[in-house]
Amino acid sequence: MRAQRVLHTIDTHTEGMPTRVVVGGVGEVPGSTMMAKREYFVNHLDHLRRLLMNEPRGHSAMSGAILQPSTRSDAQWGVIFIEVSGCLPMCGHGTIGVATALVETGMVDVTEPVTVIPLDTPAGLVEATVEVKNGQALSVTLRNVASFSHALDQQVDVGGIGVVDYDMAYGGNFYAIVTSESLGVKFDQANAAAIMERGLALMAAINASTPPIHPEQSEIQGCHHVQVLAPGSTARESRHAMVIHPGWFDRSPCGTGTSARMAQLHARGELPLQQEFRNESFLGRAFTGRLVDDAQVAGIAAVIPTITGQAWVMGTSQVFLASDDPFPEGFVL
Ligand code: PYC
Repeated sequence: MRAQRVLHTIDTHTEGMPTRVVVGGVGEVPGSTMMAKREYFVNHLDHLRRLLMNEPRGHSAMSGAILQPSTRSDAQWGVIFIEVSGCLPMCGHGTIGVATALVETGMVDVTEPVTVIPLDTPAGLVEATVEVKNGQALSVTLRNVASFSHALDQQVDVGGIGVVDYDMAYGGNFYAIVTSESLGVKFDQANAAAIMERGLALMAAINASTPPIHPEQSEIQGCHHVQVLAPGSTARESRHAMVIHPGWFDRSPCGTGTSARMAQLHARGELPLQQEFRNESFLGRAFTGRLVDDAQVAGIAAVIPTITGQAWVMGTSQVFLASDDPFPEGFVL
């Protein structure tokens, strides 16, 4: 076997959700900002994402992060987030996975009990504060980009369901936030197929009628995530199933989704700054969130969220691509 490409990865999971952290083999992606690098990657290097995310090397809910030199003086590392459906502007569980991999393999200077890692992401600068004991990352608190409520009390006609009420909020990605009652489905893992089908139908209806656009970064647009709330969810404790384009559930409690949910609750006057918020995934694992500051995005009231969670390093791998491999970009079945 002669490899035409070898990619070096550190494989982590954040509360059940994989982040394949690519630490070598891609090279430096051109671009003067991390958003420009993401754009270049999408246009010229997307075959590497497909190779790493699709079967047989990945799976239908695979996710990863490609480390890059930072484009800013206030961060050492930059990140391009990759997943089965494309390249996200920001990813919370991915950031927690990256910070854990950087600490546990010594790719940053590690200090105990706390190591602070600023990271350059396409959506902006974020900061990971890692609690470290005997070299192990025990938890990561992510200070996320400014998050905001984009539109409250929206309605859209969804074919096969009827009129659905939802809110739209931003936390690094746009999230439609909807109750399971409004979607007309019972919130239950046994009902995952119906939740998925209806979540995707809502997503399509929103994108066909009123797709959201970030007021300062027009590259960030469209709704690719639907947060389906379980009955009994409150501004202190919330449970959800996160439906993601083109048809998979986040296994983690979703860092950018938790940020969007807190921004929505804040805009509704239900979640003040500094109040702890617990957000539970479809798998039953949780992130703890907190709004720590007010902010503004293009004159819109926004908030700065923090998200705390944990990731585990599962192993390292060298991903090979042989020159006669019949699936050089993997496949989706
Ligand atoms: O944790 O932000 C997140 C995320 C986005 C998509 C999957 N996880």
